[in-house]
Amino acid sequence: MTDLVPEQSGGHSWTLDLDPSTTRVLVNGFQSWSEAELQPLSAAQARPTFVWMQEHGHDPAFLPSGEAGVWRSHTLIALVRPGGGGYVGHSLDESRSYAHWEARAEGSQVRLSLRVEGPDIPLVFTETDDVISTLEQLSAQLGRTMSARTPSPLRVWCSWYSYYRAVTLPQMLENARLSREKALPFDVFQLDDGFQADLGDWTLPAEHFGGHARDLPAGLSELGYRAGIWLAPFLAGPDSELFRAHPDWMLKGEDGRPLPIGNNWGGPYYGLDTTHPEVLNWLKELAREVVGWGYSYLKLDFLFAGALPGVRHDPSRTRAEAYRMGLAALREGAGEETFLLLCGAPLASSIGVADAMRTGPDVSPIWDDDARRVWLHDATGPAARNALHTALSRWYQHAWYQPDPDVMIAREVQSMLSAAERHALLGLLDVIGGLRASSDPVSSLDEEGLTLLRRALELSTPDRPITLETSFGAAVTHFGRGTF
Ligand code: 9PG
Repeated sequence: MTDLVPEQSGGHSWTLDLDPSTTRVLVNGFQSWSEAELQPLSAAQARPTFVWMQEHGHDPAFLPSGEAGVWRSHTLIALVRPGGGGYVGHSLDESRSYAHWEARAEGSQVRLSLRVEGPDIPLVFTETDDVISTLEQLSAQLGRTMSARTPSPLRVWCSWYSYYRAVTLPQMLENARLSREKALPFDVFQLDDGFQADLGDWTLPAEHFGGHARDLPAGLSELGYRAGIWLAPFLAGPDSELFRAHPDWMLKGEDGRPLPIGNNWGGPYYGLDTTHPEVLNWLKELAREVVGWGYSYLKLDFLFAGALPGVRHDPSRTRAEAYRMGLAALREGAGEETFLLLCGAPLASSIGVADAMRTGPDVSPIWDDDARRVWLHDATGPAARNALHTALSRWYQHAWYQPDPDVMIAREVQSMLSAAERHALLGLLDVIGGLRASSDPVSSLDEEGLTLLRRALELSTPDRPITLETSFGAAVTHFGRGTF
């Protein structure tokens, strides 16, 4: 193995003895929703056509190239020969600097390059007969260096994939009551996006919600469930009280003005500057307040906002450091006992803070959004296929946190999944392991649906691919074991 310690902001490159026409490359995207996959090196890595798609799935400072034979990857990369040997490059610390890898087919050779964004970090680059084992060993090493948390996985009911932003307090309680009646083994009932007046105004209720989020935990606790809640703590909406009161707290552009960093919720949104001491204090107090309401499970979403390029209060901080400062403030306010599920989050730079991590894009009640995936080159959109494809390709990340492959959809109503697709979703979630979740309104499930859901709530250990000959090796093995 070659241990690498590049010079400040330095780079490395190697010409490798690999045949580009038979080599496959395993890449890892920037954050939860970005694609991770094992593909022929000669293919093209998808680069989404529209900027609004790039904004929600990729690092703007290191976008996929879109060119055939050029693959970009965050933190680690593996180049695989037929037979399973090859090369692995791996960062061993992502708390200060990001490691950006690029593999490029050049004639009959492969050129690998590494750029480190920030100060020195330990890195390894090695040739191996067994890429899977080496990748697992190095990922486990990174997990240890960054003190990965390894809590028990939880079974979660989440409001998003059925009620979306129209969720109400009575619906939450009704689902919890019905779950108890049917003896569904959930640990947590988690309220998702929709309860709040605006992005950033987390303590003000939305009118339609029919109450205040602080009133929910007591009712859930009476039914024997823990309470969970969604926050996008690094975001602010342009009409929010937060944005109006503190425009100076936002990540800024070169012109010194708050930088719009994405579009969702019917307009642009802004990101907090997590190097600003007042922001850090506000984040800490927010987490403390919400935990004080009785929530012991926080789903912290759109966290990539803390790691984007931009002008910050403390310009000496790297993106990775700024992100970690924001996370640390949230953890401090939430306390060590609170379970933190991170989502839309930079992956390796969350290790040590995250209890669980969404390791793929959203499931949705369709199998494949092929128009968006194939024609617009975006496989980060909500669809069961996209969620499974990416979460499976991150199997080794179980050494970093509990993986969250997102929800099972067992209902037949308000879903375009066929019975076969529901069963495939169930089987692949079982292979991925980690958290178990559902969003189905309990009243929408008939006996068959309830049986499927009960099976989906059985915890499992992440499977290890037996071979890299197929990227779905683990799944194929699993189907072969006769789970269905
Ligand atoms: C709430 C949801 C749910 C869901 C999260 C996240 O614009 N986008 O590209 C986009 C991507 C993902 C997304 C929402 C918007 O979903 O993953 O579970 O919590 O937010 O808004």
